[in-house]
Amino acid sequence: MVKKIYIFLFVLTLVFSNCFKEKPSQYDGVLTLIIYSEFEGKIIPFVPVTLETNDYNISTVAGITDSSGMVIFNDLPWAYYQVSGKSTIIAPSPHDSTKMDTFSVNGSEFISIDEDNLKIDTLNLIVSGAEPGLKINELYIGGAPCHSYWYDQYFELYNSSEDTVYLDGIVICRMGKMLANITYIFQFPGEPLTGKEYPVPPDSFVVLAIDAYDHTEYCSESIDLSNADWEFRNSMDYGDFDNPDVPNIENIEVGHHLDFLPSLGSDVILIADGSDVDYLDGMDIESVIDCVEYSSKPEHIKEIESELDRGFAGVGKEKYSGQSLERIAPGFDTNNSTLDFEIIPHPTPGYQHE
Ligand SMILES: [Ca+2]
Ligand SMILES: [Ca+2]
Ligand SMILES: [Ca+2]
Ligand SMILES: [Ca+2]
Repeated sequence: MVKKIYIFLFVLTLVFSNCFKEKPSQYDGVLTLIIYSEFEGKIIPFVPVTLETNDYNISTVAGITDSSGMVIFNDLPWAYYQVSGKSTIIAPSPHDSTKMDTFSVNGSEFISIDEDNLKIDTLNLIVSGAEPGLKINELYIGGAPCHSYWYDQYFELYNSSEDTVYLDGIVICRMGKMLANITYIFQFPGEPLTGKEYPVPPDSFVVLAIDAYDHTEYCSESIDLSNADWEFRNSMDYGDFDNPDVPNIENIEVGHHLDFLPSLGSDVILIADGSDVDYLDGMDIESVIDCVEYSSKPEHIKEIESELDRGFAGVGKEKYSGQSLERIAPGFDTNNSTLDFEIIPHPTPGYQHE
């Protein structure tokens, strides 16, 4: 509390000492920035922080947050700044909460300045690898509210980056224990990494149905997936439905005869760039684009590496309830599905819940 009062007084002093100044019209040392470094709502001390701007020809300004997670930059030119930080943190292991794990974290945001000469902002750090891009945005896997009807499962992808991304050659997998163990592996057509046949523009959704038909014909409270963007297909599974108007994500695992069948209760779903197709030795972590673990049970023991997902989504979700799992905002990803996802009452194929 004492510390908070000191900071408050310090801030007041700055505000009053600056309040009669005019907004400067050129390069001038008038701006003070106070940055706090946080990870999952907790203050993280001793994080190296840099400020960069394109507004003037000035070099990067560097600092480090103190033991209270705060760094002050004084006498800055009036400009728009990008604040960035990178560090490693030690936090309880998602695999065993009695042990500690080390994580690489980073964060980057733009500081919006206005008339004030003092700006206070928080740099929210995320586990490395959770930068914008193609995300698994929704997993509708728990079954429709009809007796044992789960054939209407689908995933939804979302492009949270500012660039068009391409689905060409991307693989989508169910994972067993850790990255060493892939249990299902399907692939989009096209050339991995270089192909540009299947674009996903920024801020758009892609629906991947297990079977792209109108499921309301069999369960009135289910959904019509006949217009899905893609459908999973195993040509070795002769009973697997194939909508001729919906392109297929094909099984590529030799000797595998089943459709893509996500578990209703707990599973790990992963998308990777397709550069690693030697699936017998597991999945190369460098090739992973996004990965989500879910489980309806709170006592669930995590399956996947914590670099990919520190938590798991879906605690309390009930089977055959028509509930779905969706990110709290489109593409919102901190690589902790406990925080990133919520249970929604109805599936939202191709759009975000309210
Ligand atoms: Ca299918
Ligand atoms: Ca098809
Ligand atoms: Ca992620
Ligand atoms: Ca959705």
